[in-house]
Amino acid sequence: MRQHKLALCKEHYLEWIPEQTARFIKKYEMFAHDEKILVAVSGGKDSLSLWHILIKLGYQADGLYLGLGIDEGINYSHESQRLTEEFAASHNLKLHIVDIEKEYGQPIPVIAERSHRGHGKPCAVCGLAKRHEMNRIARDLGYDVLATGHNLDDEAAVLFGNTLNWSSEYLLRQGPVLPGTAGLARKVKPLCRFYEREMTAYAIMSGIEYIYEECPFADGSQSIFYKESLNQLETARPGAKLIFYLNFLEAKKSGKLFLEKNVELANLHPCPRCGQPTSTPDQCSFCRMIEKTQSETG
Ligand code: Q46
Ligand code: ZN
Repeated sequence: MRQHKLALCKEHYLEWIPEQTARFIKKYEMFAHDEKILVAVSGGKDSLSLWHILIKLGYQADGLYLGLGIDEGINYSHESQRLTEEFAASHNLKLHIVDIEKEYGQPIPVIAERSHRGHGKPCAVCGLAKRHEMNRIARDLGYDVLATGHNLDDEAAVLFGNTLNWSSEYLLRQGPVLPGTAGLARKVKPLCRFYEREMTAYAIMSGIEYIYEECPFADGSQSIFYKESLNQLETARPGAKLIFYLNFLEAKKSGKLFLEKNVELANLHPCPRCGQPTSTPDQCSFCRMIEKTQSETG
């Protein structure tokens, strides 16, 4: 690990990752041992490793798998669900499975097509649906916190995109912890300081079976382009990605980066259909989208 000027053997690496995770959980005040955690698991290396680490650290963590119905080509949803179920069963863990098609009558690619959002790619609709469903399940089942497996490469790519566009509202909300509000669980990213290759190494050394393929729609996405650009920078300057992200968090914390405080939260009201807080007039964006696609079919 050139960025840390550190080299570890397998045995010590498998201790180092959970120790560091515990340190980040404490540093960013993510959650306590008596809180109930819901881990969003996709069958990929990051989310399964996160679940593995939290259990190792003695936290009460259950899993949530969202069936998106993306089965073009490589049977992505089917395969990732199978691997997630196998992981849960072999570690004796509780897993909630929510299938979008069963809940809303149509899988993600169909909702995307019918709602005419996202210029032919389902990712915008998929992201909206994932956020909505994760929030809904966490609230309905009484979890205190929702944990996702975003790693440093994910976070740096998002930060890079938000910085290129100077998207101040997104920058204000980005960080390892998004505090909860009435009706919304706190969101945390305990792996946000680990490089993607560190998580791959952890998953492989721990013998976790995960889905290697990316979702077929990830191909050619902007976030992959940003990741590749940052990787070039990282090759030339080891540690650049970590410094980019950590210095952003520092600047944000010191209050030097943004003078305006976020006033958006004050305008939230519960969506009349699902009850989740929203800032859009009347129903939240997800419920509006579902209503529109359902009325088109009927
Ligand atoms: S799952 Fe969904 Fe991603 Fe697939 S459709 Fe796009 S957003 S790429 S992380
Ligand atoms: Zn709603």
